[in-house]
Amino acid sequence: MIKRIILIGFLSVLMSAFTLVNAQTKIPEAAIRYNQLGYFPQGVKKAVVVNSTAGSFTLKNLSGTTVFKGNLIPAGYWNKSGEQIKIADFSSFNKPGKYVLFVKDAGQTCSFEIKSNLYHNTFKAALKSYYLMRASVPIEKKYAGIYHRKTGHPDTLCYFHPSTRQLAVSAPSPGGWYDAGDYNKYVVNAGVSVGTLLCLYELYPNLAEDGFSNIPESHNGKSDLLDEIKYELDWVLSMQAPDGAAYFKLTSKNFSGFIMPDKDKSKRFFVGKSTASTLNFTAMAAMASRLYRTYDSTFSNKCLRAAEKAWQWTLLNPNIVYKNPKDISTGEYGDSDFTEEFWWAAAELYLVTQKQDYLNFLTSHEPYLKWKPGESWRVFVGNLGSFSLLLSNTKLPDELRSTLQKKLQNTANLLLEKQSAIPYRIPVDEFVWGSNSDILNAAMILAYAYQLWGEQKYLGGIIETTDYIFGKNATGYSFITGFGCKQIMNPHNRISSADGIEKPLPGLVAGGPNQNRNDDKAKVPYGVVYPDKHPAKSYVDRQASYASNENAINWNAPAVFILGFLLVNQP
Ligand code: 9MR
Ligand code: 9MR
Repeated sequence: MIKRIILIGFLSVLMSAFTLVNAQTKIPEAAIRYNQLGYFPQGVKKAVVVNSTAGSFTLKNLSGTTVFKGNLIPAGYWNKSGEQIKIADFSSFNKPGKYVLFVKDAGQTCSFEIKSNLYHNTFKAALKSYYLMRASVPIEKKYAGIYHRKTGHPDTLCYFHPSTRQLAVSAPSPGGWYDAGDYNKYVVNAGVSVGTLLCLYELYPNLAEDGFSNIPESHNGKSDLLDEIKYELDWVLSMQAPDGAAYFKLTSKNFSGFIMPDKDKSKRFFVGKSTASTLNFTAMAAMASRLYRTYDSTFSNKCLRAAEKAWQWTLLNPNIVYKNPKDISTGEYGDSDFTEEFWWAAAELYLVTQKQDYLNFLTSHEPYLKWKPGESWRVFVGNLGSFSLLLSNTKLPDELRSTLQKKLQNTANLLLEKQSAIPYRIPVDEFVWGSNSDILNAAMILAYAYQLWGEQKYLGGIIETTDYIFGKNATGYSFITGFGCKQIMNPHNRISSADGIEKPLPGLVAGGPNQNRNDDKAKVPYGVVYPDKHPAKSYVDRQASYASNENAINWNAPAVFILGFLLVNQP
C-alpha cells in the first residue's frame, strides 16, 4: 500500500516535471505580421516574421504566381514581445495589385493590396466614428446604416454638483461626443481631440469637404470636418461657468451599465472646475475662433469672448487640481502640471488676437515641444500650441520660431532613431494605457517635421508607424474596427456591446497594448486574464478590458490626423 502511494507520488512528480519541461520548451509559433490593408506602391513595404527558422519569403499574386522573392533579414530578439524577429522587405516591388506573403514555417498572410489612396476608407470611417458617438441626437439610418440608434442623453436638464459651487440648480448641456466606451463628457479630453482634428483642418482645409462624411450637416456648404468638430464645440461652450471657468465634466455619478444610450436614464451633473479644464477650454475656443472665422463669424466671435474670459480665470486660479468628489467615480483625467495647457492656450490666444500680453506669456516661458509617452490629454496639448505657431504666418520673434524649429527637428530625429532600433518599426516602446494613440501622436510630430522640411525620412517613418496600427504589431490585430484581416470584435464600448450587432461600430481605434495591465484579473476582481504579459502583447480583444480595448475620442483623433495626412502625402 505504502509502496503504491510512493510510486503514484513519484509518477506524478515525474509527470509534472515533464509538463514543466514541455511548457518551457514549447516552440513559439511562427507568424507573419504585416499591414493588413496593404502598402503604397512607392513606399516602404515590410513585414515582420516572428520565431521562424526560414531564410526567405515569397510574394504571390492571387493566381498563385510568385512575383517577388527575398531573404528574411534577422533583426534579433525583441524583449518587449519575447519574439525572435526577421524582416521581409519587399519595398522594391511596386506593382499595384492584390498579394499574399508566404514563409515556409509561418504560413501565409491574408491578401493585402499595393495601391495608392490606401487609407481613403479608413480615414473616412475614423472620422465618421465621431458622428456615431454623438450624444443627444438620434443617429439616423441614412447616415449610419445599420448602426442607427435612438437619441441618448438629451442633457437638457443637468444638475450642478456641489463641487461646482454654483447656486443655480440646473442647466442644459446637450450635444458633444461620448468620451469613449463610457457615456460621459470631459472638457480635458475634448481639448486634445478637438485640437488635433483642428490641426488637420488647418493643414488641409479641403480634405473632408462638404458632403464627404454623409452627416446631417453635409451639403451646408461647409467642411464636414469643421461641422463634426463644431458638434463638440457647441457642447464645450455650454461648459463655461459665469465666472469664466470651465466645469470639469458632464457626467453621471458612476459609470453606467453596458446598455444603449437611450436606456441610460441616470441623472447627469456638471462636476468640478479646474485649471486644466479651463485651459483646455481656452485653447479650443481660441483655436476655433481663428479657424471658424470664414465658416461662421458670429460663432468665431463667441468663441473668442469665451476664450479670453476663461484665460482670465486661469490667471487668477493657476493651480486648481481636479479630484473626483466622494460621490463621483467616473473618469478623473488627473493632472497637476499645467505647463502644457498654459502653453497651448497662450499660443492660440496670441495667434487669434495678436495681443502683446499673450506674446509676453510665450516669450517668458520655455517653448514647449516634447515627446513624452502616455496620456496625450495630459501632455501632448503643449505640442498642439507649437504646431499652430510653427505653421502660422503671424509674426513671431525670431528666437521663438527658431527654438521651436530646432526642438521639432531634434524630437523628430530622436523618434526616427528610436524607430530604427525597434524591429516593429515604431517610434515608441513603452506601452501604457492608450498606447496606440501614443504611437500615432509620435507620428504627428514626424508629420509636422515633414510638413516643414519635406524630407522623405519623416514620411517613411509615418508610413511604417501606420503599418503597426493595421497589424504589423506583436498582437497581430488590426487596431481600427472594421478593417483588416484579423479585426478586433469586442471593444470596451457600451454601444457596440449593447446594440445587438455583431460587428462593432466601425472606425474606432482600440487603446492597444498596456504593459501596466490595470484591469488584470490578478489586480482587480472584475478584470480580465491576459494570456501574454509581454509589454507589446498585453492586449486582449475582450469587452471587459477597459485598459487595453476601449476606444476614446483622443485616440481616434491622431488616427484621423495621420490617415488624412497620408491621403495627401503619398510617397
Ligand atoms: O467602463 C469604464 C471605462 O469607460 C473606464 O475607462 C474605466 C476606467 O476608469 O472604467 C470602466 O468601468 C469599470 C470600472 O472602472 C470598474 N468596474 C468595472 C467597470 C466596467 O468595466
Ligand atoms: O485615457 C485615460 C488614461 O490615460 C488613464 O490612465 C485612465 C485611468 O485614469 O483613464 C483614461 O481615460 C478614461 C476616462 O477616465 C473615462 N473615459 C474613458 C477613458 C479611456 O479609458
